[in-house]
Amino acid sequence: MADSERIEVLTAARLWPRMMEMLHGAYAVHDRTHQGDPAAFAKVAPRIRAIAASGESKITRELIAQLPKLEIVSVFGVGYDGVDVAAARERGIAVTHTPNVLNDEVADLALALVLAVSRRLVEADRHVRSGAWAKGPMPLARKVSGARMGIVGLGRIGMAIARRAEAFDMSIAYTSRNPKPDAPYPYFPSAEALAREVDFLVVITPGGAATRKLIDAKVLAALGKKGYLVNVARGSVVDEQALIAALRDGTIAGAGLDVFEDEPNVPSELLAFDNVVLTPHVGSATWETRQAMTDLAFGNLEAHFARRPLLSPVP
Ligand code: 8YV
Repeated sequence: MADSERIEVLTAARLWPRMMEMLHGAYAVHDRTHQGDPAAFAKVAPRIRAIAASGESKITRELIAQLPKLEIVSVFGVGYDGVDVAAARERGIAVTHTPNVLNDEVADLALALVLAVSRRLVEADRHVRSGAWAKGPMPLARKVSGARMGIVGLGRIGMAIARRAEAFDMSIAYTSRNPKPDAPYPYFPSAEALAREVDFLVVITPGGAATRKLIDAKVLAALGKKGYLVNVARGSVVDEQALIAALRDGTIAGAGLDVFEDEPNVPSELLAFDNVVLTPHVGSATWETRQAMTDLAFGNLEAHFARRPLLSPVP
């Protein structure tokens, strides 16, 4: 098919290469044109019918307003806090995401960060590589099995984290906007109340205005000097400056962080702490899961343009 006859799609993030390949195979793709080339964007904007976004993309009311023919925003990710869903709904624009297919992956990473930060895995690796081992042992670590885990946000991924923690004989408690009637774990009405009762506070709640800086100085103080924070949700959920202060002052024991307030920029203070393990937003980043996300995100576009029911619209 000639490019001029193809449906025109704007990508709003650097998407996984396989996803780009699939898009290029089926559509006329304008790769982040709105960010880099205003003149070219002005020309194509009237023809754009779909946006392919990532979990981190900002799809604002202003961007939507510039696209009169927009019909669908397909997010490659479960979180869609960057999409102005209200603005899309006003225009009847569909918004889809990729739930469920990444539950295991993000839960695996949460446990990996719990283990990495408490068992000092990154420090241990450095201890061997640097030759320090010959000069003496490294400081002792902290036991994970049997410890108390608090989960902030007991959705699908939160439940997958809880199941894994159970295999480590951890006791589990949670907080979320409302108690979950089916959850077999004790509910706490606030992150602060939960933090007071646990050794590991694992954050996996949606981002957006409702959870902005939910983990603040008070919550960190409640977690206490033997407590660890793990964040696999969104950087916006944690007050990063309060976290830096808490780590500097020994208010908490350490942190495992996959997400940050201003990705890919990580505050230099965080880089300096030995008791912090940092990963570059890789919760869903395996071949298997990125393929499953591609199938779903691409499948939603295909379903929409074939007038079939969407596979996974946002709730
Ligand atoms: C990203 C995510 O979408 O699912 C989410 O909400 O944050 C991730 O899976 C992914 O990194 C693609 O950018």
